Amino acid sequence: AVEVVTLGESMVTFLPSHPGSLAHVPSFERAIGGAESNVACVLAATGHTARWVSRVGADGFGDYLIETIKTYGVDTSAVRRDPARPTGIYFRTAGDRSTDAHEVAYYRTGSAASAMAPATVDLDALRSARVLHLSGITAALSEGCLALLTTLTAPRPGRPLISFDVNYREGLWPDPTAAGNTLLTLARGADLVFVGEDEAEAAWGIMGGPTAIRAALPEPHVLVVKDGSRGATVFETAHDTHPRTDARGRVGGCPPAADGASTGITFPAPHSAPDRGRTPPGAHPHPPRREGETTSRPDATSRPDATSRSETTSRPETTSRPDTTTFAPALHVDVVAPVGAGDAFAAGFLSATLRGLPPEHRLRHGHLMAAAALTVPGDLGAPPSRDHADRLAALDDQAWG
Ligand code: KDG
Repeated sequence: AVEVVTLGESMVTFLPSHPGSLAHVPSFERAIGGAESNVACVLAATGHTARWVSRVGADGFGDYLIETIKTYGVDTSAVRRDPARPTGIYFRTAGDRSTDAHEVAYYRTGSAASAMAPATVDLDALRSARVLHLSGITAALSEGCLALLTTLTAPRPGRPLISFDVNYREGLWPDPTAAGNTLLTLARGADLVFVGEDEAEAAWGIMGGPTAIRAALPEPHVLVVKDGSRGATVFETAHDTHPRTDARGRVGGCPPAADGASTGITFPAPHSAPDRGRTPPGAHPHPPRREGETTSRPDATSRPDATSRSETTSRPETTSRPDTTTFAPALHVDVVAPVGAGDAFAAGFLSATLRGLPPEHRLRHGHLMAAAALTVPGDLGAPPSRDHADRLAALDDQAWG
């Protein structure tokens, strides 16, 4: 089994040669796009085993996507070709120096990937992983795609850990209310959720920042709330909870990390409040942690500006267990194009999660990968190697200030 499987539509992306509107850009350069394959590419490039599952047309653009995604080291063996439907494409424009306004023009209605459904993808390839990463984009593509996400997020013995990036794309949803409800339902069925504050406001009308978002979304064991260039906050339920293990004590239905290291992903089954506090014998790779104990530096909360901190807070709903709450500031970089940064962030966070790193380091790995994506025109920068990222993540608070 691979460490991470991602599912989603990838498209050939056309990047503009010059700033300006779609009506005026003279030429475009071909690149790859697709939130979920981006996550797989960054994970594979940083030494993880990653598989991307999708459908593409039996056309040259489909060949190009598969070949390019493979060059990152991603397993594409479960990608199906559809002779009857084309590979999706999209065009982007860029603002000039005075404005970052940009347009996105999708040509993906009726694409091969929009025909994904429980019967048209390899469900075993999706389920044989420690982590299955999904996103809200897929929910908007078709009824079949939504049914697929519903199937995959349903509680099930041995289900991989479900990571869900809300990825609200306004242009894909004709009805914003339906979008909000669908995305909330899917997020509630996941174990680890990524959402931007701007998305939470647009999709759910929540304006009260990370705490208000957590109050509306108490179910996922881990909730990461991103605040653009400022930083990100991770809420995590206390670890003395029921880990998602099968009868043989395996996490996510898969064996633990080969080196015997902590998997870092002993998340509870969703909606398992009655189980909280019980740990099956031999199933928990973490030492028991006292309620309210945090994983970050004990001095972190004493920083006067609290730019990097870890604290415990009571969750307002559904559980008496407190959250560990950790904030880590983002890196300040000269942004070339923001597209793909959220995917890179998710990949960095997942990588550090798989390696059992503490919350602050998971966030830092997310920020590092996002910085690599922010500083290139396409979706994917050249991510730092794992060793390099570890060294950068270990820099002191001043460097991360
Ligand atoms: O996150 C980057 C993606 O938005 C981009 O590659 C295109 O997947 C895409 C989408 O559906 O918007």
